Amino acid sequence: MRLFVFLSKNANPKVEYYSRFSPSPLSIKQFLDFGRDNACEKTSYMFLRKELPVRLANTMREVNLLPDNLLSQPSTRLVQKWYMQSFVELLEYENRGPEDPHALNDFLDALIEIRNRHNDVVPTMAQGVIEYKEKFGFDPFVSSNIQYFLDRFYTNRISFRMLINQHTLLFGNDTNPAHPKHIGSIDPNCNVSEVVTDAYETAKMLCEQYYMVAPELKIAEFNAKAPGKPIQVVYVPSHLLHMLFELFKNSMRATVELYESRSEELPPVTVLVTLGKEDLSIKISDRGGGVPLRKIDRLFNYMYSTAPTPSLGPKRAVPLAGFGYGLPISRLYARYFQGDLKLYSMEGVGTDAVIYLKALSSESFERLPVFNKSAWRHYQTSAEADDWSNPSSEPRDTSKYKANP
Ligand code: P4A
Repeated sequence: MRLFVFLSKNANPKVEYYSRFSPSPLSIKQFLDFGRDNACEKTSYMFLRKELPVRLANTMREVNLLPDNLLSQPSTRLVQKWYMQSFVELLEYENRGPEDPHALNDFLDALIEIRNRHNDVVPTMAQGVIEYKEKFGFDPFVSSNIQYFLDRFYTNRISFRMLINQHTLLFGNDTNPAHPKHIGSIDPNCNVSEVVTDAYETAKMLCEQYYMVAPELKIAEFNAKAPGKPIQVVYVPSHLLHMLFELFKNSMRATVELYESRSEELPPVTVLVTLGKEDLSIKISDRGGGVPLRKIDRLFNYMYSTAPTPSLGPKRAVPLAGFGYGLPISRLYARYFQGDLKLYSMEGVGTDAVIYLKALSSESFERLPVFNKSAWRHYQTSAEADDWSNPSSEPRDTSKYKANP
Protein backbone atom coordinates (compact mmCIF):
# COMPACT_ATOMS: atom_id res chain seq x y z
CA MET A 1 0.00 0.00 0.00
CA ARG A 2 2.96 2.35 0.64
CA LEU A 3 3.98 2.02 -2.96
CA PHE A 4 0.48 2.91 -4.05
CA VAL A 5 0.37 6.07 -1.93
CA PHE A 6 3.79 7.04 -3.23
CA LEU A 7 2.88 6.44 -6.86
CA SER A 8 -0.47 8.10 -6.65
CA LYS A 9 1.05 11.22 -5.11
CA ASN A 10 3.58 11.45 -7.89
CA ALA A 11 1.30 10.62 -10.74
CA ASN A 12 -1.82 12.37 -9.55
CA PRO A 13 -1.26 15.52 -11.60
CA LYS A 14 -0.87 13.28 -14.63
CA VAL A 15 -4.11 11.44 -13.87
CA GLU A 16 -5.75 14.82 -13.53
CA TYR A 17 -4.17 16.02 -16.78
CA TYR A 18 -5.15 13.00 -18.86
CA SER A 19 -8.64 12.78 -17.37
CA ARG A 20 -9.41 16.21 -18.83
CA PHE A 21 -9.35 14.70 -22.32
CA SER A 22 -12.40 12.84 -23.51
CA PRO A 23 -11.79 9.39 -24.98
CA SER A 24 -11.91 9.24 -28.79
CA PRO A 25 -14.44 6.62 -29.87
CA LEU A 26 -13.62 4.55 -32.94
CA SER A 27 -16.06 2.74 -35.21
CA ILE A 28 -15.64 -0.88 -36.21
CA LYS A 29 -15.13 0.42 -39.73
CA GLN A 30 -12.24 2.58 -38.53
CA PHE A 31 -10.67 -0.35 -36.70
CA LEU A 32 -11.06 -2.40 -39.85
CA ASP A 33 -9.80 0.18 -42.35
CA PHE A 34 -6.81 0.95 -40.19
CA GLY A 35 -5.91 -2.71 -39.75
CA ARG A 36 -6.46 -3.65 -43.37
CA ASP A 37 -4.46 -1.28 -45.54
CA ASN A 38 -0.91 -2.20 -44.46
CA ALA A 39 -1.47 -0.99 -40.91
CA CYS A 40 1.21 1.34 -39.58
CA GLU A 41 2.61 0.39 -36.18
CA LYS A 42 3.99 3.90 -35.58
CA THR A 43 0.58 5.48 -36.15
CA SER A 44 -1.02 3.02 -33.76
CA TYR A 45 1.73 3.70 -31.22
CA MET A 46 1.27 7.48 -31.44
CA PHE A 47 -2.48 7.13 -30.97
CA LEU A 48 -2.38 4.62 -28.12
CA ARG A 49 0.33 6.24 -26.01
CA LYS A 50 -2.11 9.11 -25.52
CA GLU A 51 -5.50 7.36 -25.81
CA LEU A 52 -4.75 4.56 -23.33
CA PRO A 53 -3.71 6.97 -20.52
CA VAL A 54 -6.78 9.11 -21.33
CA ARG A 55 -9.12 6.13 -20.96
CA LEU A 56 -7.36 4.92 -17.81
CA ALA A 57 -7.38 8.37 -16.21
CA ASN A 58 -11.05 8.95 -16.97
CA THR A 59 -11.98 5.77 -15.16
CA MET A 60 -9.51 6.29 -12.30
CA ARG A 61 -11.05 9.65 -11.46
CA GLU A 62 -14.46 8.05 -11.37
CA VAL A 63 -13.34 5.20 -9.07
CA ASN A 64 -12.57 7.84 -6.46
CA LEU A 65 -16.24 8.85 -6.35
CA LEU A 66 -17.35 5.47 -5.00
CA PRO A 67 -18.52 5.37 -1.38
CA ASP A 68 -15.58 5.23 1.07
CA ASN A 69 -16.93 2.01 2.55
CA LEU A 70 -16.52 0.32 -0.81
CA LEU A 71 -13.22 2.00 -1.74
CA SER A 72 -11.60 0.86 1.48
CA GLN A 73 -12.23 -2.85 0.82
CA PRO A 74 -8.98 -4.75 0.08
CA SER A 75 -10.17 -5.99 -3.32
CA THR A 76 -11.14 -2.52 -4.49
CA ARG A 77 -7.75 -1.21 -3.39
CA LEU A 78 -5.97 -3.94 -5.28
CA VAL A 79 -7.79 -2.99 -8.48
CA GLN A 80 -6.90 0.67 -7.96
CA LYS A 81 -3.26 -0.33 -7.53
CA TRP A 82 -3.33 -2.20 -10.85
CA TYR A 83 -4.75 0.84 -12.63
CA MET A 84 -2.14 3.18 -11.16
CA GLN A 85 0.67 0.76 -12.02
CA SER A 86 -0.47 0.45 -15.63
CA PHE A 87 -1.00 4.19 -15.95
CA VAL A 88 2.55 4.86 -14.74
CA GLU A 89 3.97 2.25 -17.11
CA LEU A 90 2.25 3.92 -20.04
CA LEU A 91 3.63 7.35 -19.11
CA GLU A 92 7.10 6.02 -19.92
CA TYR A 93 6.17 6.38 -23.59
CA GLU A 94 4.97 9.97 -23.32
CA ASN A 95 8.33 11.29 -24.53
CA ARG A 96 9.66 8.30 -26.41
CA GLY A 97 9.36 9.09 -30.10
CA PRO A 98 8.65 6.26 -32.53
CA GLU A 99 12.19 6.71 -33.94
CA ASP A 100 13.60 5.30 -30.68
CA PRO A 101 14.69 1.86 -31.97
CA HIS A 102 13.21 -0.02 -29.00
CA ALA A 103 10.11 2.06 -28.35
CA LEU A 104 7.72 0.04 -30.51
CA ASN A 105 8.80 -3.35 -29.19
CA ASP A 106 8.93 -2.21 -25.56
CA PHE A 107 5.46 -0.73 -25.95
CA LEU A 108 4.14 -4.00 -27.36
CA ASP A 109 5.57 -5.92 -24.39
CA ALA A 110 4.18 -3.34 -21.96
CA LEU A 111 0.69 -3.67 -23.43
CA ILE A 112 0.75 -7.45 -23.04
CA GLU A 113 1.88 -7.12 -19.44
CA ILE A 114 -0.81 -4.54 -18.71
CA ARG A 115 -3.49 -6.72 -20.28
CA ASN A 116 -2.43 -9.67 -18.12
CA ARG A 117 -2.33 -7.55 -14.98
CA HIS A 118 -5.98 -6.62 -15.56
CA ASN A 119 -7.21 -10.16 -16.32
CA ASP A 120 -8.98 -10.59 -12.99
CA VAL A 121 -10.47 -7.13 -12.59
CA VAL A 122 -14.08 -8.37 -12.87
CA PRO A 123 -13.99 -11.10 -10.17
CA THR A 124 -11.83 -8.87 -7.95
CA MET A 125 -14.30 -5.99 -8.13
CA ALA A 126 -17.09 -8.51 -7.48
CA GLN A 127 -15.17 -9.59 -4.39
CA GLY A 128 -15.06 -5.93 -3.30
CA VAL A 129 -18.85 -5.74 -3.60
CA ILE A 130 -19.20 -8.97 -1.58
CA GLU A 131 -16.89 -7.60 1.13
CA TYR A 132 -18.97 -4.43 1.24
CA LYS A 133 -22.25 -6.34 1.38
CA GLU A 134 -21.03 -8.60 4.19
CA LYS A 135 -20.11 -5.60 6.32
CA PHE A 136 -22.79 -3.07 5.45
CA GLY A 137 -25.66 -5.06 3.94
CA PHE A 138 -27.70 -4.29 0.82
CA ASP A 139 -28.34 -0.56 0.43
CA PRO A 140 -30.49 0.54 -2.53
CA PHE A 141 -28.70 3.90 -2.81
CA VAL A 142 -25.25 2.29 -2.85
CA SER A 143 -26.58 -0.38 -5.20
CA SER A 144 -27.66 2.23 -7.74
CA ASN A 145 -24.27 3.98 -7.49
CA ILE A 146 -22.50 0.67 -7.95
CA GLN A 147 -24.72 -0.15 -10.91
CA TYR A 148 -23.94 3.17 -12.58
CA PHE A 149 -20.25 2.89 -11.78
CA LEU A 150 -19.66 -0.75 -12.78
CA ASP A 151 -21.51 -0.33 -16.09
CA ARG A 152 -19.13 2.50 -16.93
CA PHE A 153 -16.05 0.89 -15.42
CA TYR A 154 -16.54 -2.42 -17.27
CA THR A 155 -17.36 -0.63 -20.53
CA ASN A 156 -14.10 1.26 -20.14
CA ARG A 157 -12.32 -2.05 -19.55
CA ILE A 158 -13.90 -3.67 -22.62
CA SER A 159 -12.73 -0.71 -24.70
CA PHE A 160 -9.25 -0.71 -23.17
CA ARG A 161 -8.81 -4.39 -24.00
CA MET A 162 -10.21 -3.86 -27.49
CA LEU A 163 -7.51 -1.25 -28.22
CA ILE A 164 -4.73 -3.39 -26.73
CA ASN A 165 -5.90 -6.50 -28.58
CA GLN A 166 -6.02 -4.73 -31.92
CA HIS A 167 -2.47 -3.44 -31.47
CA THR A 168 -0.97 -6.71 -30.23
CA LEU A 169 -2.77 -8.86 -32.79
CA LEU A 170 -1.83 -6.59 -35.70
CA PHE A 171 1.77 -5.93 -34.72
CA GLY A 172 2.78 -8.72 -32.35
CA ASN A 173 4.40 -11.96 -33.46
CA ASP A 174 1.37 -13.89 -32.33
CA THR A 175 -0.36 -14.00 -35.71
CA ASN A 176 -3.72 -15.69 -35.58
CA PRO A 177 -3.35 -18.86 -37.69
CA ALA A 178 -6.88 -20.05 -36.88
CA HIS A 179 -8.43 -16.96 -38.45
CA PRO A 180 -6.16 -15.53 -41.14
CA LYS A 181 -8.95 -13.32 -42.49
CA HIS A 182 -9.65 -11.60 -39.19
CA ILE A 183 -8.35 -8.07 -38.73
CA GLY A 184 -7.12 -8.27 -35.17
CA SER A 185 -10.17 -9.40 -33.24
CA ILE A 186 -12.60 -8.34 -35.99
CA ASP A 187 -14.16 -10.71 -38.52
CA PRO A 188 -15.08 -8.70 -41.63
CA ASN A 189 -17.48 -11.47 -42.67
CA CYS A 190 -18.81 -12.76 -39.38
CA ASN A 191 -21.50 -15.36 -40.11
CA VAL A 192 -23.92 -14.85 -37.25
CA SER A 193 -25.60 -18.27 -37.39
CA GLU A 194 -22.20 -19.96 -37.15
CA VAL A 195 -21.45 -18.08 -33.94
CA VAL A 196 -24.94 -18.95 -32.67
CA THR A 197 -24.28 -22.65 -33.32
CA ASP A 198 -20.86 -22.39 -31.65
CA ALA A 199 -22.29 -20.79 -28.53
CA TYR A 200 -25.13 -23.30 -28.42
CA GLU A 201 -22.79 -26.31 -28.66
CA THR A 202 -20.60 -25.04 -25.82
CA ALA A 203 -23.58 -24.32 -23.58
CA LYS A 204 -25.12 -27.68 -24.50
CA MET A 205 -21.98 -29.50 -23.34
CA LEU A 206 -22.12 -27.81 -19.95
CA CYS A 207 -25.84 -28.40 -19.70
CA GLU A 208 -25.52 -32.12 -20.44
CA GLN A 209 -22.67 -32.46 -17.97
CA TYR A 210 -24.79 -31.05 -15.21
CA TYR A 211 -28.35 -32.12 -16.08
CA MET A 212 -27.76 -35.08 -18.43
CA VAL A 213 -30.07 -33.44 -20.99
CA ALA A 214 -30.20 -30.23 -23.02
CA PRO A 215 -32.86 -28.67 -25.24
CA GLU A 216 -32.42 -28.80 -29.00
CA LEU A 217 -31.59 -25.74 -31.09
CA LYS A 218 -33.78 -24.49 -33.93
CA ILE A 219 -32.34 -21.64 -35.90
CA ALA A 220 -33.81 -19.52 -38.68
CA GLU A 221 -32.63 -16.48 -40.62
CA PHE A 222 -34.71 -13.70 -42.12
CA ASN A 223 -32.64 -11.43 -44.31
CA ALA A 224 -34.93 -8.51 -45.09
CA LYS A 225 -32.10 -6.48 -46.60
CA ALA A 226 -30.83 -9.06 -49.07
CA PRO A 227 -33.46 -11.83 -49.20
CA GLY A 228 -32.05 -15.32 -49.42
CA LYS A 229 -28.47 -14.32 -48.60
CA PRO A 230 -26.75 -15.55 -45.43
CA ILE A 231 -26.58 -12.94 -42.66
CA GLN A 232 -23.11 -11.55 -42.06
CA VAL A 233 -21.78 -8.64 -40.07
CA VAL A 234 -18.47 -6.89 -39.43
CA TYR A 235 -18.04 -7.60 -35.75
CA VAL A 236 -15.88 -8.98 -32.94
CA PRO A 237 -16.90 -12.68 -32.88
CA SER A 238 -15.61 -13.16 -29.32
CA HIS A 239 -17.98 -10.46 -28.06
CA LEU A 240 -20.92 -12.04 -29.87
CA LEU A 241 -19.98 -15.49 -28.60
CA HIS A 242 -19.82 -14.19 -25.03
CA MET A 243 -23.36 -12.75 -25.23
CA LEU A 244 -24.92 -15.76 -26.97
CA PHE A 245 -23.24 -18.26 -24.64
CA GLU A 246 -24.65 -16.42 -21.65
CA LEU A 247 -28.17 -16.33 -23.09
CA PHE A 248 -28.08 -20.02 -24.06
CA LYS A 249 -26.98 -20.97 -20.54
CA ASN A 250 -29.94 -19.07 -19.10
CA SER A 251 -32.44 -20.53 -21.57
CA MET A 252 -31.17 -24.06 -21.02
CA ARG A 253 -31.18 -23.74 -17.27
CA ALA A 254 -34.72 -22.37 -17.21
CA THR A 255 -35.98 -25.04 -19.64
CA VAL A 256 -34.32 -28.03 -17.98
CA GLU A 257 -35.28 -26.97 -14.45
CA LEU A 258 -38.90 -26.42 -15.46
CA TYR A 259 -39.15 -29.82 -17.13
CA GLU A 260 -37.14 -31.74 -14.50
CA SER A 261 -40.29 -32.99 -12.80
CA ARG A 262 -42.20 -33.63 -16.01
CA SER A 263 -42.09 -36.59 -18.36
CA GLU A 264 -42.59 -34.47 -21.47
CA GLU A 265 -39.92 -33.81 -24.04
CA LEU A 266 -37.90 -30.59 -23.63
CA PRO A 267 -39.12 -27.72 -25.82
CA PRO A 268 -36.31 -26.48 -28.09
CA VAL A 269 -34.53 -23.15 -27.80
CA THR A 270 -35.29 -21.29 -31.01
CA VAL A 271 -33.17 -18.56 -32.53
CA LEU A 272 -34.18 -16.05 -35.16
CA VAL A 273 -31.46 -14.00 -36.86
CA THR A 274 -32.77 -11.00 -38.81
CA LEU A 275 -31.19 -8.27 -40.88
CA GLY A 276 -32.77 -4.93 -41.71
CA LYS A 277 -31.31 -1.67 -42.99
CA GLU A 278 -30.19 -0.51 -39.58
CA ASP A 279 -30.32 -3.44 -37.17
CA LEU A 280 -29.09 -6.96 -37.09
CA SER A 281 -31.18 -8.68 -34.41
CA ILE A 282 -30.83 -12.07 -32.78
CA LYS A 283 -33.72 -13.45 -30.73
CA ILE A 284 -33.22 -16.44 -28.43
CA SER A 285 -36.58 -17.85 -27.32
CA ASP A 286 -37.25 -20.52 -24.75
CA ARG A 287 -40.24 -22.10 -23.03
CA GLY A 288 -38.50 -22.17 -19.65
CA GLY A 289 -41.34 -20.62 -17.67
CA GLY A 290 -40.14 -17.02 -17.74
CA VAL A 291 -39.43 -14.49 -14.99
CA PRO A 292 -41.99 -12.04 -13.56
CA LEU A 293 -41.38 -8.45 -14.68
CA ARG A 294 -40.68 -7.39 -11.08
CA LYS A 295 -37.58 -9.60 -11.04
CA ILE A 296 -36.14 -8.80 -14.48
CA ASP A 297 -34.05 -5.81 -13.33
CA ARG A 298 -32.38 -7.97 -10.71
CA LEU A 299 -30.91 -10.15 -13.43
CA PHE A 300 -28.87 -7.12 -14.53
CA ASN A 301 -28.04 -5.83 -11.05
CA TYR A 302 -24.42 -6.24 -9.92
CA MET A 303 -25.00 -5.90 -6.21
CA TYR A 304 -28.03 -8.16 -6.25
CA SER A 305 -26.35 -10.90 -8.24
CA THR A 306 -23.00 -10.98 -6.43
CA ALA A 307 -23.09 -13.98 -4.19
CA PRO A 308 -20.05 -15.20 -2.27
CA THR A 309 -18.00 -17.60 -4.43
CA PRO A 310 -19.15 -21.21 -3.98
CA SER A 311 -15.51 -22.33 -3.54
CA LEU A 312 -15.79 -21.33 0.13
CA GLY A 313 -18.39 -23.98 0.89
CA PRO A 314 -18.40 -27.61 -0.24
CA LYS A 315 -17.23 -27.71 -3.84
CA ARG A 316 -20.15 -28.13 -6.18
CA ALA A 317 -19.90 -27.66 -9.89
CA VAL A 318 -22.71 -25.39 -11.06
CA PRO A 319 -21.65 -24.80 -14.64
CA LEU A 320 -24.86 -23.14 -15.72
CA ALA A 321 -25.12 -20.74 -12.82
CA GLY A 322 -22.49 -18.43 -14.28
CA PHE A 323 -20.68 -15.77 -12.28
CA GLY A 324 -23.84 -13.82 -11.77
CA TYR A 325 -22.33 -11.05 -13.88
CA GLY A 326 -23.14 -12.75 -17.17
CA LEU A 327 -26.15 -10.71 -18.16
CA PRO A 328 -25.04 -7.20 -17.18
CA ILE A 329 -21.67 -7.66 -18.87
CA SER A 330 -23.24 -9.20 -21.97
CA ARG A 331 -25.45 -6.13 -22.23
CA LEU A 332 -22.34 -3.93 -22.01
CA TYR A 333 -20.77 -5.84 -24.91
CA ALA A 334 -23.93 -5.24 -26.95
CA ARG A 335 -24.06 -1.54 -26.04
CA TYR A 336 -20.33 -1.03 -26.56
CA PHE A 337 -20.83 -0.87 -30.34
CA GLN A 338 -24.22 0.90 -30.16
CA GLY A 339 -26.36 -2.21 -29.87
CA ASP A 340 -28.36 -3.48 -26.92
CA LEU A 341 -29.52 -6.61 -25.13
CA LYS A 342 -33.10 -6.91 -23.87
CA LEU A 343 -35.15 -9.51 -22.10
CA TYR A 344 -38.83 -9.94 -22.86
CA SER A 345 -40.21 -12.50 -20.45
CA MET A 346 -43.76 -13.78 -20.13
CA GLU A 347 -44.16 -15.35 -16.75
CA GLY A 348 -45.45 -18.90 -16.78
CA VAL A 349 -44.36 -19.46 -20.38
CA GLY A 350 -40.85 -18.40 -21.35
CA THR A 351 -38.33 -15.72 -22.21
CA ASP A 352 -37.23 -14.00 -25.40
CA ALA A 353 -33.77 -12.46 -25.23
CA VAL A 354 -32.87 -10.12 -28.08
CA ILE A 355 -29.40 -8.93 -29.04
CA TYR A 356 -29.45 -5.84 -31.25
CA LEU A 357 -26.36 -5.00 -33.27
CA LYS A 358 -25.75 -2.23 -35.80
CA ALA A 359 -25.93 -3.68 -39.29
CA LEU A 360 -23.37 -1.16 -40.58
CA SER A 361 -19.80 -1.04 -39.28
CA SER A 362 -19.69 2.69 -40.04
CA GLU A 363 -22.40 3.22 -37.41
CA SER A 364 -20.95 1.01 -34.70
CA PHE A 365 -18.90 3.55 -32.82
CA GLU A 366 -17.55 2.69 -29.40
CA ARG A 367 -19.90 3.90 -26.68
CA LEU A 368 -17.53 5.18 -24.00
CA PRO A 369 -18.00 6.67 -20.53
CA VAL A 370 -16.66 10.21 -20.07
CA PHE A 371 -15.61 11.56 -16.72
CA ASN A 372 -17.18 15.01 -16.44
CA LYS A 373 -19.48 17.14 -14.34
CA SER A 374 -22.65 15.23 -15.16
CA ALA A 375 -20.99 11.90 -14.37
CA TRP A 376 -19.77 13.43 -11.11
CA ARG A 377 -23.29 14.60 -10.30
CA HIS A 378 -24.57 11.00 -10.49
CA TYR A 379 -22.61 10.11 -7.38
CA GLN A 380 -23.66 13.15 -5.35
CA THR A 381 -27.44 12.76 -5.32
CA SER A 382 -28.41 11.36 -1.97
CA ALA A 383 -31.19 8.91 -1.25
CA GLU A 384 -34.30 11.01 -1.46
CA ALA A 385 -37.95 10.13 -1.16
CA ASP A 386 -39.31 8.40 -4.22
CA ASP A 387 -41.36 10.63 -6.55
CA TRP A 388 -43.76 7.77 -7.38
CA SER A 389 -46.30 6.45 -4.97
CA ASN A 390 -45.41 3.49 -2.82
CA PRO A 391 -48.27 1.02 -2.38
CA SER A 392 -47.07 -0.22 1.02
CA SER A 393 -47.23 3.29 2.50
CA GLU A 394 -50.96 3.60 1.77
CA PRO A 395 -53.24 3.10 4.73
CA ARG A 396 -54.03 -0.59 4.90
CA ASP A 397 -57.40 -0.49 6.61
CA THR A 398 -59.33 2.05 4.58
CA SER A 399 -62.39 1.81 6.86
CA LYS A 400 -60.55 4.02 9.38
CA TYR A 401 -60.26 6.81 6.85
CA LYS A 402 -63.79 7.03 5.55
CA ALA A 403 -64.46 10.51 4.25
CA ASN A 404 -68.08 10.55 5.45
CA PRO A 405 -68.37 8.51 8.61
N1 P4A B 1 -37.00 -18.37 -16.28
N2 P4A B 1 -36.56 -17.76 -17.39
C1 P4A B 1 -35.24 -17.43 -17.24
C2 P4A B 1 -34.85 -17.84 -15.95
C3 P4A B 1 -35.99 -18.43 -15.39
C4 P4A B 1 -34.40 -16.77 -18.22
C5 P4A B 1 -33.53 -17.71 -15.35
C6 P4A B 1 -36.12 -19.03 -14.06
C7 P4A B 1 -33.32 -16.92 -14.22
C8 P4A B 1 -32.03 -16.77 -13.70
C9 P4A B 1 -30.96 -17.37 -14.35
C10 P4A B 1 -31.14 -18.14 -15.47
C11 P4A B 1 -32.42 -18.31 -15.97
C12 P4A B 1 -34.40 -17.26 -19.53
C13 P4A B 1 -33.60 -16.66 -20.49
C14 P4A B 1 -32.81 -15.58 -20.17
C15 P4A B 1 -32.82 -15.09 -18.88
C16 P4A B 1 -33.60 -15.69 -17.90
O1 P4A B 1 -32.01 -15.02 -21.08
O2 P4A B 1 -35.17 -18.32 -19.85
O3 P4A B 1 -29.66 -17.24 -13.87
C17 P4A B 1 -29.29 -16.08 -13.25
